[in-house]
Amino acid sequence: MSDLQLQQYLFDVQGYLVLEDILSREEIATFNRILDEQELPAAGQTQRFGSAPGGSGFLAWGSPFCGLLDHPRIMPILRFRLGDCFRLDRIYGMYMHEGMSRGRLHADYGASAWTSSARPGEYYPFRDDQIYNGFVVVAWNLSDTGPGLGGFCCIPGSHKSNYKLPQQIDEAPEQAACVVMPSAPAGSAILFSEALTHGTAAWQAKHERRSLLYKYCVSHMAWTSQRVRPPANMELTPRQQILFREPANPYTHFPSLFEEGVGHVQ
Ligand SMILES: O=C(O)CCC(=O)C(=O)O
Ligand SMILES: [Fe+2]
Repeated sequence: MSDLQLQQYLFDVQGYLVLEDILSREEIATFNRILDEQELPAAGQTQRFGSAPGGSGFLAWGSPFCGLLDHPRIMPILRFRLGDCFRLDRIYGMYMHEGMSRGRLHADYGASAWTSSARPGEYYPFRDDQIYNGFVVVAWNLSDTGPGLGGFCCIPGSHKSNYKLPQQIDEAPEQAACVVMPSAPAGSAILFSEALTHGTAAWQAKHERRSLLYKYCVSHMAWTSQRVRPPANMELTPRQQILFREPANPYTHFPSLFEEGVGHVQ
């Protein structure tokens, strides 16, 4: 079984995947230096920085942020869930300091989503030996997260659940054995389906949490009426430019990201 098949299997079973050592120490240091230069207000009430839509967010802060848009280690895995044609729906950074409290467990679609009574539209559960539905997050860790530290937490497998999240887990996720906080050292990428029940665990570490979140959905869907704008000051590859296109149906009005000529072909 190839690594890619293993990753596909684990992503399908768990609803998330942690890929370690994707960013080098030097790359992590570069991102952190650029973030330091932004002189962001101290992490506090808000855990977010550099959000978009509403402009280009942190993508305008330097070409390394644009390089993550279609990172070659991530694209084949995104393709499992999103197919050949997908778009960038939103981005934001998360920062947290010691003592910041947890967020609520949630899912953006599926049984536990607050929109669960909405008509599902054109997306599909697993069928014909493929995963079809799709709104997927890639969270790039610039500092360690995991057990004893805080950060991303989730209920593995909950993206396939047919029942809503039980109240006692919602109210006290830290006491529920089914809620896990995957270990994800700096330089890792955490990929997860927005159908997974997930959240932010309280931050207990001395160091600051710094994660960059890139959220992608299938080309014919949008989760907000606004669009992330391509940063005016950066040169983007043809493949990166596709990620900023308006929602449209795949292949006919929205090109494949994996054609020869649009960028790094897997
Ligand atoms: O990484 C985290 O703290 C969770 C972020 C989250 O809830 C999301 O991206 O939808
Ligand atoms: Fe979320």
